Parts: sequence; structure tokens; C-alpha cells
Amino acid sequence: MKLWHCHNARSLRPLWAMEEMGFDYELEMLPFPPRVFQKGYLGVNPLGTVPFFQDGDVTMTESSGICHYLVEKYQQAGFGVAVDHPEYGDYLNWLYHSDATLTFPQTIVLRYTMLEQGDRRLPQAAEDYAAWYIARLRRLDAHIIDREFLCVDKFTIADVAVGYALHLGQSLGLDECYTDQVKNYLTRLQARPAFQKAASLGAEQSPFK
Ligand SMILES: N[C@@H](CCC(=O)N[C@@H](CS)C(=O)NCC(=O)O)C(=O)O
Repeated sequence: MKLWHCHNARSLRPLWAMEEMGFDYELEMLPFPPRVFQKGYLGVNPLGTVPFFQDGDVTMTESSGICHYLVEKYQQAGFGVAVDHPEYGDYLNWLYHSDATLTFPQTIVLRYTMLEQGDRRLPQAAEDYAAWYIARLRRLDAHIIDREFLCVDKFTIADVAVGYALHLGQSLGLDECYTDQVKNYLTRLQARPAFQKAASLGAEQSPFK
């Protein structure tokens, strides 16, 4: 299997998951954003986004979906939740929530504070979407207050998916507004050796600190 990755971008989700699961993989590091700095990448993934993932004839572009694929395809049940478990719906909800609800507003902040230059920066849009993101953490704030992990009292790819969103928020300086329980949850996840290895790869090419 092969993953195209930019440091600290959403491709960190499948990279972290592969490290947790102990897979062998090929990694192609790209500068960010690849559509600007490595135009040939559009020939690999016409969306120009990372992750791009290939496993034989299978190609995928969605970070949380790739983590889900790895659990199901390679029977990594220890990192997932079984369909007949009472928390299965909750598990899927966190997986989808991680990107559609928690990462999306942050991309507006990233774009209009860091990627655009000069007059194209939009402080008002960045401020509004930062507030939107923090408000969307309410469900997690309540859920994680008395739990170590999101589902079934164990580490799963739901933690990878949501943990990445929190990590991105930290790299944008939004963690000042995290509740204590969310800060502590993120610290626990970032202490995992698999996270530390995945997050260290390609740091020198990153616009994120
Ligand atoms: N929904 C996709 C989004 C992928 C995505 O937009 N990735 C961003 C990095 S976090 C990207 O590649 N942006 C570069 C660009 O838009 O040119 C996922 O969850 O993986």
C-alpha cells in the first residue's frame, strides 16, 4: 500500500493508523499545497488533495474512510467497533464527524490566515470559522469528560480521526479555547509512539508549526 502525504495534513490520519497497526507501506512526501508546489501530483490525484491512497487497484482520497478501510479490509478489529456492538453507530458518527464537522471549518481558518497572502487574507472569515469550530466541539466536550477514548473503552480509529482534527486545531493556535478534558485527551493521543512517528515525518517541508 502507498500513501501520498503532506506533513500535518489530513493524510496524517491514515499514516498514524498504519503506524498503529504495524503495516509496511510506501510513503510519498509532498510539499503543501501539492497543487501549487508539485503540479505533477494532479496526474496522480486530480483533486490535488492529500491523502491519496493506493492498495492494489483500490484508490481512496478520504482520510477517515481510509482508516475505516484498513480496519475492515485487513481485519484490524482491535482498532474498530463491531457492527453488532451497541456503540457501533456512535463509532461511525465520530468517524464522519471528525472531518465533515470538525476539520472543515478549520480549513477556512488555515486558508485565510496562512495560505492566502496580502489582500486575499480574510481575518473576519477566519475568526468566524474558528468560533464555528470551537462551538462544534461541544459534543466531544461532553462525551470525553469521563472517558479515556471515544468508544468501547479502547483506542480505535475514531480516536485517530477526531484526534487529528484536534491536532490541526492546535497547530492553528485554536487549542487555547479547548476545554481541559479535550486538552487532556489530545495530550494522551499525542503521547502514543505511533502518533509521534507519523507526525514527525516530513516536518521540514511543512508550513504548519
Ligand atoms: N475530505 C478529505 C479532504 C482532503 C483535503 O482537503 N486535504 C487537504 C489537506 S488537509 C489538501 O490536500 N488541501 C490542498 C488543496 O486543497 O490544494 C479528507 O478527509 O481526506
